[in-house]
Amino acid sequence: MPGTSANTDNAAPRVRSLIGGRAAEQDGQAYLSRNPANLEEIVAAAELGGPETLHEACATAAAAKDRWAATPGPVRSQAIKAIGRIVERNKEDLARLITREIGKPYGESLGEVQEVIDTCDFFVSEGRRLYGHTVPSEMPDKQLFTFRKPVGAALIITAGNFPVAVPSWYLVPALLCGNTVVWKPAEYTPAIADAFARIFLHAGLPEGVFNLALVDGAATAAGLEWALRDNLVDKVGFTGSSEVGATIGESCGRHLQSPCLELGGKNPLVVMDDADLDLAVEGSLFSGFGTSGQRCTSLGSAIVHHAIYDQFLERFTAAVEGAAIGDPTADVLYGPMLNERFGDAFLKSLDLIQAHHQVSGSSDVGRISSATPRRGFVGDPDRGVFMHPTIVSGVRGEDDIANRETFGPVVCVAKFEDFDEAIDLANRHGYGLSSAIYTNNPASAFHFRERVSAGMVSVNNSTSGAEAHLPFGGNGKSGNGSRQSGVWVLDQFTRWQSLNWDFAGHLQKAQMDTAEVGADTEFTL
Ligand code: UN1
Repeated sequence: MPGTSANTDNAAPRVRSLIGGRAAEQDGQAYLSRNPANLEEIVAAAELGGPETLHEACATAAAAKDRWAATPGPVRSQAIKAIGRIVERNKEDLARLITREIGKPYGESLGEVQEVIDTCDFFVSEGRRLYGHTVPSEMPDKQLFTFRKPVGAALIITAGNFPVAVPSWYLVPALLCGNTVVWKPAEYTPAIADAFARIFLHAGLPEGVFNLALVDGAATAAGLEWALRDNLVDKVGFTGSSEVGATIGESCGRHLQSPCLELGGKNPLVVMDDADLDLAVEGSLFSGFGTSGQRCTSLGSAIVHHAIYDQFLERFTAAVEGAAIGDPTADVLYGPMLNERFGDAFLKSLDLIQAHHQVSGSSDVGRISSATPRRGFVGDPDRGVFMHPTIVSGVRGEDDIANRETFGPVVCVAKFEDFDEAIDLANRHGYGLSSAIYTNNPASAFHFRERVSAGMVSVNNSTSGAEAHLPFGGNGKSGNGSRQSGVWVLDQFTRWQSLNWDFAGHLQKAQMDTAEVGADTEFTL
């Protein structure tokens, strides 16, 4: 098993980048990954490399790309099938590791691993399709065709909130389409990354086709520039913040590349006056507070019709007050923040709460501790990075908190008078990832779908809940229009090539030698 020394009773596993199937040689910067529900527990000791580590990984992927591209699609599928089966066999262990390293409640961790299996299942058969077209020519004795060609070496940079599902959305189709990959996971999930990478390395991929680069953000930025300059990267996939996405887009753009960017969101959930309120409350609770509000599809603002606003707020507050929060190995709505750095950023975002807002949802705002306790907390809050759930009501469209991603357990609630105002509140922040509407009126659902800027719309369901075969992606500040999952992601990891084949035996010139039908277009009735 490359990459990991034995995990003895007291020693956390030591993990390193895996390049060409071997642990990287260079000494790096030590990083201790801690369980965010119990900061004393060290999950892994990682050696984070510098820009040269990323560059070397990209050079290795680039050197392996011709051979992998020449491997037939159905043969590449066998490796994807193996990844799915190995993940399935290790489902509980992987889910337990996710819960330990980022504090995701175990039930959700199992769901996340299942998403990887679903993604593999979908793409296994795609290796036998990767269909092109046969297209009629303007001329006789000539046939046109289209083919999908792999792009080359892909660098996949992912966040830690979905540490295996979201990476699989890129890695699996990229490999299936015949690209080689370098995966740069979030540096605060090295144990999960090491485990997931070792699964790929046992799936029968030739050497150099899959590489893991454990490096931080600064080394990634420098290493990416360097690798692009040396023509070692043909495609970048990135899931993370809109700010970092913009800098990656800038670097790629200078090298005439269009990356796949999946960025932040301020996802709206509109509640119409004809909605089933209990359903809307249940959906808001899971959308807003699942994964501690740290999904890119988390609910930003509930936008509620004035006639039911007070009733909704009262029921939503009661639901949040009654929710179980704490130990992620127990049955809780949410556990800790992913990592201390997310706790710090979230606390800063609470400064956006203004004097005209009302705050409810918990006995306190900010960190949960023995000094600022939460009734019914599951476990010992002082051991980890736990935050109170917060509902901020009385939010207006112009408020900063209505327009910035907060990435934590806080939900804004705003009131609307008419549908136009609801749409304005849903779109004005400029993000456009996911959205939801609760209504029993089909006309409202369809009008919302037409007018909301989001790439994803739910009717009577949560703002989150992607499925492996439906396009995932956003507009505006949420991305650059790329889509993941299903057949749509194939356009990220392949390029269309057209072929025209003339068997007339003499040169036929398009447009010039094309026959005409001789219509009489002067004809009138
Ligand atoms: C993300 O937060 O980057 O549907 C992706 C969902 C999740 C994926 C979120 N399965 O919200």
